Amino acid sequence: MPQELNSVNLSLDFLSVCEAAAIASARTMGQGDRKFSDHVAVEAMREKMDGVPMRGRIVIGEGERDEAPMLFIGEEVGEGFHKDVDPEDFPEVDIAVDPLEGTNLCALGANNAIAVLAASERGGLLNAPDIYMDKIVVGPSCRGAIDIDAPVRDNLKNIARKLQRDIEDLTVIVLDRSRHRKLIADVRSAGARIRLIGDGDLSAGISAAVAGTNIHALMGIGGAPEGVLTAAAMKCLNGEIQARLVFDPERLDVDKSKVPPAETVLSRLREMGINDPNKVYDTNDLAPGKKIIFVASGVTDGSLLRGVRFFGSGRRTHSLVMTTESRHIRFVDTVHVEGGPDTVIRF
Ligand code: VTB
Repeated sequence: MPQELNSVNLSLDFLSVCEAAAIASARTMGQGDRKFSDHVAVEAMREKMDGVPMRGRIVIGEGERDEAPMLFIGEEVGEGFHKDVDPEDFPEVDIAVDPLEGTNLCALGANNAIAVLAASERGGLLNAPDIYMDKIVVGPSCRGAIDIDAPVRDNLKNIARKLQRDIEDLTVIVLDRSRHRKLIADVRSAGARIRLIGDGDLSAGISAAVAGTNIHALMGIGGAPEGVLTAAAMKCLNGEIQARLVFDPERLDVDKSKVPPAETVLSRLREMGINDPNKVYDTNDLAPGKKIIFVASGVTDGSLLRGVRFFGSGRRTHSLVMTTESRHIRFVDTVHVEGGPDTVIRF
């Protein structure tokens, strides 16, 4: 019998994995080289991942095997794949990673870059294609009050009612892209406030589910892999995501010559078993797992997490660690002591 997944224990191993990626990329903050920042985060994450006591399989990662040397989709990671061990001693785990969510944010030293991963028992995270996804994300009080097909104004009215305030008192986060011109106009005309962000709709979605961040919803089109990671976080935070894949380049503001035409994407989706490309996905469709682990470490300062701080003899990281099993939401402030016995640890 294979070992059962103990998500609470494993979450602490995954914490070290995210911390390592955050530290490595934070070192490159502001260097203006997003690819390099991403590269060091991937390397650090990959290295640490191998020490985790599991038989892990990457389901959302850096891309297909031929284009990603590390953390590619389908890659097997963890101690359970080492030589001379009995694989049955290690639980099977599916893993979704985003070693540096917000590569540009890190390269610019802007807020809200994070290192992230989610894990679950086998099959617990949707193997989403790396295409775009339309999303709406809200926190626990607004569960059941949103409908991705409803007019923006109706959704905002319902969110405001659930939060016992006026629409004017809501802040909605939207990625600052021309594809969102109509969405932005609709939010404005409904009267809500908007925070336009350059990148990072995953950390924005998490913030929307945590009271006190002054962010009440995330709306608009970002990446589908980030959507699955958001759903994993929502399962732990009792929030809600509704989403739909976007395969029509006409709805996007990307260089049309660089993205495949809709028919090509649709046939790839069919190959992946997605026969209804217009399906509305809810939190459970995206992250059906019973034992979900979600970890995020701040790279740069953000609404929810502080960025990595470096000091002479150590580093300090700030992370969010959650599992659906334990119902603990842990904010973990770690001092990584690098110096000798005289190192001073501050509160
Ligand atoms: C999205 C969003 C991410 O990059 O993938 C975005 O989900 C890319 O959108 O959070 P564009 O192609 O329009 O730039 C992020 O913002 C950061 O990785």
